[in-house]
Amino acid sequence: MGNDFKVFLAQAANVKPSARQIQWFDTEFYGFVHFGVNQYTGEEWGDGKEDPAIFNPVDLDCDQWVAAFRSAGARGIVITAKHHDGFCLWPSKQTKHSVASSPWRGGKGDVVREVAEACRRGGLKFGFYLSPWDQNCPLYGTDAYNDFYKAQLTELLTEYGDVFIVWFDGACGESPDGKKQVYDFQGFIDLIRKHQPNAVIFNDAGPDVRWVGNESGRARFAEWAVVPSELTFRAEVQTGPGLMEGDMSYMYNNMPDIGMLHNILYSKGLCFCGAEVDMSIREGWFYHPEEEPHTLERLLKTYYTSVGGNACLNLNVPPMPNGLFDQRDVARLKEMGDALREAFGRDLAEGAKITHTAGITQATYEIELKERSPIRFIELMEDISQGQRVESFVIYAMDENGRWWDEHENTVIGHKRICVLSGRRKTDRLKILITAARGEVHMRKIGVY
Ligand code: FUL
Repeated sequence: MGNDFKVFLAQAANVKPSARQIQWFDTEFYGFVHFGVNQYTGEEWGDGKEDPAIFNPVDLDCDQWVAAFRSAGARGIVITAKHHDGFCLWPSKQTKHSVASSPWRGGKGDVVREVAEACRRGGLKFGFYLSPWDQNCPLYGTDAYNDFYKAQLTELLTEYGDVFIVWFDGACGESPDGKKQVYDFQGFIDLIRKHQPNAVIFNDAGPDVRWVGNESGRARFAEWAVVPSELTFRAEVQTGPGLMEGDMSYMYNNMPDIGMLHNILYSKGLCFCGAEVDMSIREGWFYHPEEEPHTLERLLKTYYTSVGGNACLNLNVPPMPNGLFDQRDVARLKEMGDALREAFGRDLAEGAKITHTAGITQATYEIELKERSPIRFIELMEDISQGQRVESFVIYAMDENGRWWDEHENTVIGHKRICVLSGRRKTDRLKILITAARGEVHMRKIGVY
């Protein structure tokens, strides 16, 4: 098994992201907007019987959404073009169940267009969620529904400019007469590739981006982007089976870690598929006036364990019935952005001397800072375009007596790892020791704050 293992490890080290996945990882943090009929009914899931006449966001101003997300440091917006109730935020030619049947802007409005244009003005990327589950469409539960869905998808993919992410979940209900819809996911994927080749596709099982498995804002303690194909069966398989090829019979949502050696050895092949952490700023995805936004502390922690845990963060903010974000959320987003700018505003490693000792799997990086400072964060990034490789690392800091103390231990780095330190002790010398890696490590960035 010795030599086979070497070959397998080299294969795992060389599973590469696509160009669109690299762009997505660099987006890091974007905003979700759940908007539709539910903010008028108080529901989280509508039933498709809502009267479009209830939709009337009289003060809608998507520039306000963009400004609020920008203030938090987000770089894109994903709008729920259609949620499970089937109501369309754009005047789809496939159904009357849309903004066109509402009193808003005299039935001439188009929320999707207003978001896309506001994003462009404000320098944010634009993406959309088109729920496959549709409780309004009479075709649901038949093959013809897939054509209906594809026609809607085509409208969104071709009439609103560049799209950075297309988001769909696997939620699947029954038609009123008890028929279960079989989605033509491959057909949906082909359409997206054809019209928006740079867009990543989010779905539970990939192809480009997978669900992290919870809605509470946390990546796993080891959240690899190189994962077994059984868990991401819509992604491109890039290697042969693992040495102990078996069948991952457990659901990945419940896996405490993903992509570690003890998973991939049993895999049928490996794919590159990073995780998205989706979470709402409030308890619900849609607006309910009685809910409060999460605390600043909770949002910052979420940021460190998502963006800082080799995942991207998709943070939902639900507009009120009048179409505006609640001032409580606007204020919290700004606080979040201020705190992040304060924390990561000045990189002490800039201009510092960094000595790199190469080792195939056990490299070290020694950083001599210009002055002794308390350190709160160390930010590490691998150049994942060459493959994700670091399994684990330790960070040492030198005390005033020249002794190294063990400051932090962690698992994967991947796109980005934010190490949260106590910030209590001062140091002017740090040493990062890669304790295990699958191959030569290519560090893209070492930041010290
Ligand atoms: C889930 C949906 O069922 C929820 O309503 C929400 O949209 C969440 C982001 O995705 O699949």
